[in-house]
Amino acid sequence: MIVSTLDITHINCTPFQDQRPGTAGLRKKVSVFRQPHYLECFVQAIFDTLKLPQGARLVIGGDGRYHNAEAIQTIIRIAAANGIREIIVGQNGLLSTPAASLVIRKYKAAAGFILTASHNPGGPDGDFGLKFNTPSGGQATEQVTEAVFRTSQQLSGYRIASLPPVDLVRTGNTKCGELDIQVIDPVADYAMLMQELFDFAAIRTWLQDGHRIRFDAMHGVTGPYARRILVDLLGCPPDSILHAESLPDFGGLHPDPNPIDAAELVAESLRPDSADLLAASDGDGDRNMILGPGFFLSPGDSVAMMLASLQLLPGYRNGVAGVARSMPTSRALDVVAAELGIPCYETPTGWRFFCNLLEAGLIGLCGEESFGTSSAHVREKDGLWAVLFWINLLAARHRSLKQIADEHWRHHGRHYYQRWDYYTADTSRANAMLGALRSALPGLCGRQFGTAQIESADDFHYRDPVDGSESAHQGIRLVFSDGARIVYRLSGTGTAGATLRVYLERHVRDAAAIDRPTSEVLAPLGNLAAALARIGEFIGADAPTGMI
Ligand code: VG1
Ligand code: CO
Repeated sequence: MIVSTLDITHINCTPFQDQRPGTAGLRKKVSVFRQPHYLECFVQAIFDTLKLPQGARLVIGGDGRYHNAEAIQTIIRIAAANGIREIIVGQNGLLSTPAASLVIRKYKAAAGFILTASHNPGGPDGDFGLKFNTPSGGQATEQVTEAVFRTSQQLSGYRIASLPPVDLVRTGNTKCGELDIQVIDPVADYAMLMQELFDFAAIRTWLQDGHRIRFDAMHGVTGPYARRILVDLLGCPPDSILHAESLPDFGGLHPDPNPIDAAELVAESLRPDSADLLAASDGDGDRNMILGPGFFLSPGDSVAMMLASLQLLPGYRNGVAGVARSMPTSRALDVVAAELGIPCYETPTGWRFFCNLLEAGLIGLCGEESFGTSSAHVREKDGLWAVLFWINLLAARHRSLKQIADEHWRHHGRHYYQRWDYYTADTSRANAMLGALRSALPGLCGRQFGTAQIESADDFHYRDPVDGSESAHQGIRLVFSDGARIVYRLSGTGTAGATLRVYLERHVRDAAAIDRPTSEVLAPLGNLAAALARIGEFIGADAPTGMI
């Protein structure tokens, strides 16, 4: 038994009933997280569930959003009171999500806390979030997050140590009684790993040859990472980085790297003097958007093209045993995997479902349609990694992004892809709509629409091939005989109301038809999707709230 010299108090309080984590951690409005005892109770529920060994090591860091610094101090106090004796925290409280995953793995921590609501807006009226990762560096599984939720509902209070605020500004070690706190440079380990995976010398030469890149950090956490790697190590001019400063409210931006929220970058890509590669990442640095001059690379295409050229890059010379994509993600990856003769796994939405496959060595590359891609180098998706991957690929192949895409499509056909989102303030209507659609599935199978027939209509049920765990109701999918597919599911990252996501895809093999505008190709399928699910009737929306 360890006798603690820390001053620990037990605070009694009534449990909160709304602490069920979603697709990636617990996300709530800042005002919800700032309620007295709210964060404390959730963190206590995590410790009660994980039952970490006494003296364990913990990693903490966040995307720098509003409330990040205060929340870190609270988590340190709860952690200390629950037997943690070593804490590694990013300087100024910063760690991008992929860097946190790396630090947890590299320093063999027992767990990690990542403070982020990812691409959701920040600031006092914005969102805050917390996710916790396991020693593998991956997010806790659905089974564990459900167990934490159950614990949170029965909690009678929490344990907290009285500690002076920890100085997060200076790197180095501090001792608080038997608690050891190490403030680390959040970029160093990550920058080192990137140099092992990619050919920095080839990229430097490519840049010296006059090629240019533009990276939009969207005032999220990647600013300091991009500065160190792109500017200091690769020699890009400092003005290659837009919105480079990490700000608590993301400068009022919506830090979501998609063509709508990163419109400024898209506008740059359309100018005659566009950079050769333009990219953006989100608030916590795990998403990526890739653009070329006048060209948008769809995330599902990106991961498929990465697989097709994987062995050109130093860290991936030996290829991969398999790949995976989330179910709604385009099946472009499957086509490349089939040609290479490797398996392509289909998982539910959310990065945590890839982690078992990565850990077991079954896959070495994976992606989601929501601008997320990564490999086995960490257990989270990784925005800057994807950007470096593409820069390295352009340097290695001496082709433009559009040329690489065209060649790929001519060979494999093109998977036109779009997501239509419908927001409703009334969650029960969205649930009723999905319920009705689920009941209609048996009757939909075999039905003819124009020249195509619905070949299968089901509610995606996942069985994890590694641990056999089951996840039901992961999205409704309609697969058509002509290469089209519609998927419906509800978002699990919002903090108010419900967002219905409708994913549209059409595989076109005819080389003469690979250069059409995506919206034109997919509009009829989107309208059919809305009619089949009676979206207007249930949600009262004539048109999607957003199309990405
Ligand atoms: C969304 C995306 C999903 C992604 C998740 C977390 O979830 O669709 O693919 O894994 O966000 O990404 P949902 O449940 O809202 O569809 V991040 O960058 O917020 O950590
Ligand atoms: Co994110």
